[in-house]
Amino acid sequence: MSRLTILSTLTLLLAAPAFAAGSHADGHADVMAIGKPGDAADIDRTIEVTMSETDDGEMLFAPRDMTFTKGETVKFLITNVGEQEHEFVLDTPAKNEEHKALMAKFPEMEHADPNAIRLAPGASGEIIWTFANAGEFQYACLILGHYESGMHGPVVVNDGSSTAPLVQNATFTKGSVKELDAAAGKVTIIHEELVNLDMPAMTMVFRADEEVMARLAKGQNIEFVADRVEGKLTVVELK
Ligand SMILES: [Cu+2]
Repeated sequence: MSRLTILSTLTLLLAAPAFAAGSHADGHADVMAIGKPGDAADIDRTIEVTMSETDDGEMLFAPRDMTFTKGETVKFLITNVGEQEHEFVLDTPAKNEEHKALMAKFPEMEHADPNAIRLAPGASGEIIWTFANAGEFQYACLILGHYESGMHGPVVVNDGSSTAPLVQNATFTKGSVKELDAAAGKVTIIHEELVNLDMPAMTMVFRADEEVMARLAKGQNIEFVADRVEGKLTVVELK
């Protein structure tokens, strides 16, 4: 290793913890490239994120692609449905790479920054985040080996001036609400074909969280997005 390489490696290792310590000290991180902690009063939408492992050793986040609009405040409801500890870290790919190198050196390190959460198996938590800048960012789990096993993916923040829909990867499907069971968090929907799930038009029971449930009424015509959340078909978006 050349002297220059050693020096720049040292600089990297010294700079990163100083940055982390700064945001721990006062509890208010400066605005990062990806944005800043959001206010619960400003939440524009809620995204349910799950972390899991597959039998063949892959580690996954769902949904895989996340697309937001500059200025949007998002509540991430994150659940670890796996059997190992995982993290959800929002940052630039470069910052995640830096943190990953640090975690390889200090495996016991836990992130306590507002853009990250670490969850034990079965645990859930949330991050409320305001995306302050347009750009291509990343979510990742930086626990040793997890990133390489598949635990990272794109977070695209669109400039609000474009006319692109909020959810680029989701297709809204028409349906009507046949039954509601708010207490059980279940809604029966007579729906058209769900292209993303490869499911034909039919009448089916979906899960829905409280926020979605509160916006539904029996007999209502809706446009919605359904996806698998913790193995249950769930209404994840409602127009
Ligand atoms: Cu992980």
